[in-house]
Parts: sequence; C-alpha cells; structure tokens
Amino acid sequence: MADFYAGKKEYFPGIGKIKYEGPKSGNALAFKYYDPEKTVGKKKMKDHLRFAIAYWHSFCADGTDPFGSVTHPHPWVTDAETPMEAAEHRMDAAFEFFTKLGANFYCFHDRDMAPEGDSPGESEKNLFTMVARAKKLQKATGVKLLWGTANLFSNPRYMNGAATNPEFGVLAIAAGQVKSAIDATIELGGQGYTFWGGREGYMSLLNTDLKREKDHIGRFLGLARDYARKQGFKGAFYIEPKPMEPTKHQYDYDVETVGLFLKTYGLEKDFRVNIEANHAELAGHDFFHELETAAALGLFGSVDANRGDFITGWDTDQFPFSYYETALAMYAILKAGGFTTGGLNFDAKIRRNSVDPSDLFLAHIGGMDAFAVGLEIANRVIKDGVIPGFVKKRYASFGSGDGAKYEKGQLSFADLAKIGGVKYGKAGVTSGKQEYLENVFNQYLLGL
Ligand code: XLS
Ligand code: NI
Ligand code: NI
Repeated sequence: MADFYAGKKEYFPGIGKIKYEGPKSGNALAFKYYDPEKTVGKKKMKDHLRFAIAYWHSFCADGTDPFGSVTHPHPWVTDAETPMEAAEHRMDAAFEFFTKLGANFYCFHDRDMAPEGDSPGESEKNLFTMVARAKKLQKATGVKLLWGTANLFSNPRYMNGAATNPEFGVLAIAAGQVKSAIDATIELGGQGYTFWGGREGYMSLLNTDLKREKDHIGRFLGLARDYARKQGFKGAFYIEPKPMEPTKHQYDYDVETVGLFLKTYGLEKDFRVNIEANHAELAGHDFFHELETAAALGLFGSVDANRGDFITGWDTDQFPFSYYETALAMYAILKAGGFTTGGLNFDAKIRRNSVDPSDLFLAHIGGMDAFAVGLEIANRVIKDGVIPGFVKKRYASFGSGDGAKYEKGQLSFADLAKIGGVKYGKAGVTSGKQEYLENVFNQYLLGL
C-alpha cells in the first residue's frame, strides 16, 4: 500500500519530518518538549496525548473572516479543476501534513472531506469516493481516525437548526446526512463519533418551543446511536458542549447541562463529552472546570485542544500556548484515567495573517509542545503526591466514623442533626491552603 502514497505531489516542500530536538534547539521546525517515544508515568507521550488534526481548520479554512476574503489560497484548491479534484488533493496534502508532523490521528466533518452534491445521493457518493481514498492513505501512513462528524450547520437549510429544526423535513434530511457520516466513520475505523450542536439552539424564545426541540434532538441522538450500534460501531459518541455561537443559546451549553440532557433522554451509557477549551471559556468556566466536571459525572471522553482570547471573548480557536492551562488540563485528564477512545484534537486555526506555508506546522508544534510540558508537570504533581494527598486529607473526616457512615447512607437526617450539635461543635475553621497549593504547583512548573 505504500505505493499508493509514493510519488504524490508534495504540498509542503522544504519541510521534512518534524523531530524532537530538545529544549535547547533553535530549530523552529522541531519539537522542544514533545518526544513521542518518551515514557511518562506508565505510557509513552504519544499514547498519553493522542494528538489529532482537525481537517476543517487546517485544510479547508482559507483565512476568510466577516471583514475580508481569502488569505490562504491553498494549492490543493487553486490548482484543481473540479471540487472533487480539490477534495482529492486536499486529502493528499492532509496526510502529508499528518505524517510529517507525526500526529497519529485526525478528525473530520463529512463536508470537509467531500463536496456536497446537488442531491443527498450525490453527496453520499462523493463522500464514499473520498472515504475509499482515506482508507488507502490511512493504511499507507498508519494514521487513524479519532472521530468523524456531520456538518449540520453550513447549508442554508440548517439556518433554523437540524435535529431541533421546527420543520420535520429538515430533521429527516439531517438524519440521512448523519447516517452517511456514521457509515463513513465505521468504514474508516473511527474510534468515536461527535455531535457538536451546530445550530441546535435558539435565536429568540418568541418563536421557539424549547421543550419540543429538546425532545426532538433527544430522540434523534438515541436513534442515531441505535443505528450505529446495529452497524457494529463500538466506539464512543461525544457531545461537544458550547454555550453560544452561532445561536444565541446552544442547547449543549456546558458539561453539566449535557449531563442532565443525556440522563433525561437515556443516552448516558453511550455518550461522553468532547470538551473544547475555548467553549469552556465562552460558558464562563475554565477548561479545568469542564474537565473536572466531566470526570465527576463519569462523562470524560475527548478534548478539542485550543484556546480563546480573554479580551475578545469569542470562539477564536487559537492554538494552545499557556503551560498553566495545559498543566491543569493534563492534571484533570490523568486523574480521570487518561484517554481511552479520545485524544487531543487541535480544533484550532492559524491566524488570518499567518500566511507562510510553515505557519501551520509551527502552530501545531507549539500546541504539541505545550501539552507535552503540561503532561510532564501533571505527572510530577501526581507522582509527588503533595497536592492529591492534601485533597485526600481534607476529606479525611468522611473516611471513618460518622463521616463514613454518612457516605454509606447509614445516618438519617435526624441522626445527623443530633450528633452535629453534640460532637462537632468546633468543626469548620480550617485553612483551605489555596495559596500554599498554588505555590507548590508553581514549583512543579519549573521541574523542581
Ligand atoms: C465549533 C466546534 C466544531 C466541532 C466539530 O465551534 O468546535 O468545530 O468541534 O463540529
Ligand atoms: Ni470543537
Ligand atoms: Ni469551537
């Protein structure tokens, strides 16, 4: 199969395989901290981090913003005569990028991979032509599919939502699209299937039957799951929370909201969350909060690794950069047991004025290094045990005696009230030691 890949046009000439050169390297196109084969704790870095590349941002987005036109004229688009030819070239460029960078996974929407046709049948045909090509390229390169998804937001028909659209016909068309995207994901051995809420939300409550819309999407997801399981899909389903944008209010607001939604519609066994750092910030949380909440609800699944901008406050999808954020995120992820089906998908895009062909590499190298540093720090925090040990001790009164009875459900409310007044009159004035713990965390940051 290597032949299939050999001899293809090179889309990133002059850039070879990105190697680990260590923290002192002055080579911008080398990893300073991400050393894929290095063992951290019990696993290699590459198996902890499971980096994935987002097809849409890296190979479809062209620098367009609401105020300006294309600044990234991709050669795979400009040199192609038809949309299908562009799709083929784009895919070759994508796999060249994955392998040069050393990312072991990718994620895609149906419409990133193949152009929409004039009818649902033609769109499906286009998709499966491209899936056949992707299958060969996966085999030739060893790159795997982390998750697939359907774009249920770009086509004008989805202006009022897809599974929450007030018109049944749109919901049914969306089902056809999701069915094909699930089939494609299965065909490519995808380890997950993601539902990000696109335009599932409202712009105005004056025209919205909120209860009905939630019931409709609840049923839709259940049916999609049943279909996928029947086709033999063993992977995880993810819901990706986001509080707003493009709608005023997205139903999958944050992890906590999604948790209740999943329970309400009987989806909690098959679905987990795909947490995006920038979406956490939009919801008024931070990345760490969303990860810890997911772990607490037993819903931790996968991550869209990016960051927002605290000043602008919208979904800027920038590449991760802050060691504090990646360290806290990796601390939460390691505590949750690490990734199984999930991984770190760079749902991030280079800036409109990042016009050098190497910028896409530099962005990913920086993001991968930032998470490698985060992993090392988190591993130190856990190994050393001071912070986790402090937390354990903080709850020690629930470990034995009356506290343990309480946790086991052996005390009534009247029992509690009785012993509270008699035995525990002095409880409560204990330092939370926040500043101490922050100082300790800082020490790990510098590897001390
Ligand atoms: C948009 C979302 C989207 C999903 C995939 O804000 O992050 O990119 O990850 O549909
Ligand atoms: Ni995302
Ligand atoms: Ni996003």
